[in-house]
Amino acid sequence: MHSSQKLKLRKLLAKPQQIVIVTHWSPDGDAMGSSLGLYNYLLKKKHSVNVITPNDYPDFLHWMKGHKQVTDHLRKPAKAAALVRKATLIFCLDFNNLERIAELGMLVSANAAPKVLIDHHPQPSDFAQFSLHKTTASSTCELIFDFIEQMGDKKHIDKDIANCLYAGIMTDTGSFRFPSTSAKTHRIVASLIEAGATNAFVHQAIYDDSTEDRLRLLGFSLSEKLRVLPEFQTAYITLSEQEQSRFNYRKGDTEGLVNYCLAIRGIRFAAFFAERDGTVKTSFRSKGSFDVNAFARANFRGGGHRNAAGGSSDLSLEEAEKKFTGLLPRYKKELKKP
Ligand SMILES: [Mn+2]
Repeated sequence: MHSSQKLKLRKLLAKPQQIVIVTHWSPDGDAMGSSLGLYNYLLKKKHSVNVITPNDYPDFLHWMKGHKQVTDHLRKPAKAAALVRKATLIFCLDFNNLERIAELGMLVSANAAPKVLIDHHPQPSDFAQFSLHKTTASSTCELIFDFIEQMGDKKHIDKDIANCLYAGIMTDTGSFRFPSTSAKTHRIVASLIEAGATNAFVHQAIYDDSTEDRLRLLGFSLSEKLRVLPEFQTAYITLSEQEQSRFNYRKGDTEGLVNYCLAIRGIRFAAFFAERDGTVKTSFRSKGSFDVNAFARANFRGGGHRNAAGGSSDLSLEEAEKKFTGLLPRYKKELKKP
């Protein structure tokens, strides 16, 4: 953040504000970790704070402090609208285009209150007066740590805030293994552990909390549904609504499934297609230079980062799969690059 912006924001935050924090559709560990980490910090600073999500998020994030106070716009549209309307300051975390959060985004832009964007996704749209945006940051949680430090409040990071931020960094870096994990990431994590973050607890709460059904769905997906196309260094999985309901699918059950495709030797491009509520949800991952953000933007109404992106399609599951495999020859050259 520019120092003039920083000063202005500090001044603004010196007086109690009615703050609303919003994050992206289908919030993940980074979205909720950054939102609730910031929420707990701003509460300490004596502001009135509300976190609003466009829809709900998986159970394995419910341990975060403040979870019970979160308002789900889809479930409580009137309450969410009233909160946004009276906000005097709005934080937008882990996304950078209000169109991505549909109706909630319209409510946010209808309020003239200053907006603060904190995000690490490429190609931000220009709607915020204050912006802490860095595509080289591993996660938005890393930037929330920077933000609190820039406000001169590192001392306010307690165990609850530290655990929220740790969770977002851990999930967005694939447990510290993606190339986005920098020396700075590890320095921040060290500070979080010093501030009380319990790394083993966070890991278990997020990764070792599966139902038997979820693990069996994973087993079924890998043994029955995995398709490998060595000529394109590509592997993918498709799951129909029926296949998912066989394993009593619950939100979050297929999270991370796409990464297994990328664990195969020689595979550089991984995709996952799931039928959900009448559309097909897609996830893309890559190793190296292949840009899945560009791929998702061009072909599946989505986007994200170079090595991790998502999108959706109104085609049937079979048609979406056909479209995907049909596109691969066009990308053959790019897929060959290291
Ligand atoms: Mn993120």
